[in-house]
Amino acid sequence: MSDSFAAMWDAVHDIGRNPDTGGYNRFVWNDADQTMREWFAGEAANRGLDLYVDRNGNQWAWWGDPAAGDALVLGSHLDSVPEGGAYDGPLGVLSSYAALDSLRTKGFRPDRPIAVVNFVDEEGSRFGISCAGSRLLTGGLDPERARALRDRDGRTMAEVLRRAGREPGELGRDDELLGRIGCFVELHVEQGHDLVDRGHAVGLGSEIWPHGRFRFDFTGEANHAGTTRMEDRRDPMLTYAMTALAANKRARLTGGEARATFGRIEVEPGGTNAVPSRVQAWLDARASEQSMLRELVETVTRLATERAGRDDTSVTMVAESASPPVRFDRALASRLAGRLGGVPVIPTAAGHDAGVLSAAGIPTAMLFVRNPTGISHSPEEFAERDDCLAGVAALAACVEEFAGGAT
Ligand code: HGY
Ligand code: MN
Ligand code: MN
Repeated sequence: MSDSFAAMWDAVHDIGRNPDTGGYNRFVWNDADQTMREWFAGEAANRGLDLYVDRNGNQWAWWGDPAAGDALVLGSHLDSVPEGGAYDGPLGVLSSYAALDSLRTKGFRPDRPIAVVNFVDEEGSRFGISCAGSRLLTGGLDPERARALRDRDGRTMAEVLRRAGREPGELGRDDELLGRIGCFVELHVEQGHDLVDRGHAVGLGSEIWPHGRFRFDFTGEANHAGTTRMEDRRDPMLTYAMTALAANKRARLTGGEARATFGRIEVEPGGTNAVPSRVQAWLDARASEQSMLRELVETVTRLATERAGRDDTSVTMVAESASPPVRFDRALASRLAGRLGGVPVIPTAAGHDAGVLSAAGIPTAMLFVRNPTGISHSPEEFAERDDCLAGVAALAACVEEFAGGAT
């Protein structure tokens, strides 16, 4: 098991990695993402698993006949955020293959079909919508809307899909495939400190906080940075700056029950010596309760609008994506807890394909692997090799529990 994990880790280590920073830039359908997909297909072939690419581009490596139904599905995603870490996503996919390897070495024969899945475009780094592959699969993202989404170079998803040799008209909910999934288990690096604090290598997920992405468009008037008196300006950057401060303050006032982040802005025309005409800024907001999230976003939008009035600018807000709260399947979690014995059960404020499948009614569980830095979406994200192998062992135990064949 440790050999197969190590070999896979080495094989993907340099794919899409920025050698200057150590960060990964694997965005849906870019060269690095395509190379990761080729790697996934090669690993399926090496194991004699049947590769199936669904209409939304998600890759499935099947052990057994999918038509038999009630499949146990393991996996995660292979794309990254800009300058992301090595573990968010790939750890779940590699660990799934490694878990099957360890069981096959023991002669394990499953009594139901098993698949390892690579969900396409989980981070939404290119087109802005997270978990696009699983949302399209489950009908949570309208295919027409998806096809029209644009990347930062102005290319639509439809154009990008065609260039990648895919047929954009095929996007959409796939009832046949969904009907074959009995349950889904996603292993993921932890994106916080809980397991470090509790002294455990592996934990079980209980729930995902509701969260969403909200685009604010601030508009003002471009003008000269030297000759325009301060009182004559209509500067949308000021309105944005106050909005970012207000969002941070409002989230902090919840006492740890909410998060608000502006991690991406675009400024036009973007000259050092010009007052900008327009600022686009994306708010990522999350909270432990749906009502708290709603109130947070409403308050930030109201404060932004009031400030725009004072700055003589204007602002509009569009909700680009919304993910409801998710509580993972209790029966699945309690069977897994029994099997794994004494593992902590922890909530997360991060989004996952497991959340999308769960919201679509598929029994779903998550396993988390300790991250000593507690940092994620950054090259600092980490997991010790022994903890990764403990995660693989937990996944293998999960396959034994749910796909119960004889050894
Ligand atoms: O953004 C998220 O929560 C996740 O890591 N995709
Ligand atoms: Mn992520
Ligand atoms: Mn992830």
